[in-house]
Amino acid sequence: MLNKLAASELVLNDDGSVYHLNLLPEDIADKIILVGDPDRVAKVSKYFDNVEIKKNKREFYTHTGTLRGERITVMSTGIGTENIDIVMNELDALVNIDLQNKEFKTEHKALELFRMGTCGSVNPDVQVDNMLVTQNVVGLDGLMHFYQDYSFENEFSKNFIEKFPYEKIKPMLYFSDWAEEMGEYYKDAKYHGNTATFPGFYAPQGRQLRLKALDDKFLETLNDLGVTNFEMETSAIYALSKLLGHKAITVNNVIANRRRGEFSADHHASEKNLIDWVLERIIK
Ligand code: R1P
Ligand code: URA
Repeated sequence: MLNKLAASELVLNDDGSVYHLNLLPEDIADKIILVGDPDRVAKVSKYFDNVEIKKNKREFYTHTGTLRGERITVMSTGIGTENIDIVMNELDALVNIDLQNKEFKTEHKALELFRMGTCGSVNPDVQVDNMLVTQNVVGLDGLMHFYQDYSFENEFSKNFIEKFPYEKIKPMLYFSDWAEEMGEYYKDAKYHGNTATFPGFYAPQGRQLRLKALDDKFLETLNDLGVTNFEMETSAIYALSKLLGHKAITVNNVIANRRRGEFSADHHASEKNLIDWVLERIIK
């Protein structure tokens, strides 16, 4: 039958749950907080009124419950855009594909996705321990080269593409279509900026332990092109949300100012502050 997916395309576990996330459709809320670190899931769900679902597989931990009476899910993605590929496709399958029949549903459901993460800053003036909301994102990771592209152009993206000097890296630029709608939650964030998503933590982020990075001036160059901060997931979250029809917004707590060599003096307190800050705003 048209649209019926083969068993090898949409892989399910014995109980009918999606393969990596290990979840059934009823296990998730329409509002989902995505965190990188699996340990951060319980640090978030401890504020819930109750937790009805706790499931995990590999680095994907999920707690669903209610907060101030509203149903909400918090899920860990682990590190990197390759994990986001799994998270976004399997979350979408949970709401937009009939898992038993393996057919696309006729009615589309849009999830609200809130990445709550940490990041480094390439702008020397951005102070650590503050919240930075992503408006535009530059994917330097490569995941989206494997999907149909969507074109997106604004002043930032035009300037970035024109002046980006590293020929062997092909940047992909995205922005949140939902910046206005979802940005309402985060109007009072200290910073709104342009984020770069990297495919690694060391040389891709300009760190040199025993190995040399591409260029000593990489972060400075990005800043000159209008980038404010960097982390490892948002390009894939924004791009796949756009293609799959979900609403997404990222707020990251800045824990490192790389241009000044500063790191948060107490990143545990800073993480708690991030959780309080987000929960206060996304559920009234
Ligand atoms: C690197 O230490 C990790 O921290 C950031 C990066 O994006 C990467 O996943 O995000 P989280 O704080 O969500 O883990
Ligand atoms: N997240 C990153 O990916 N890099 C940093 O330096 C800090 C947080």
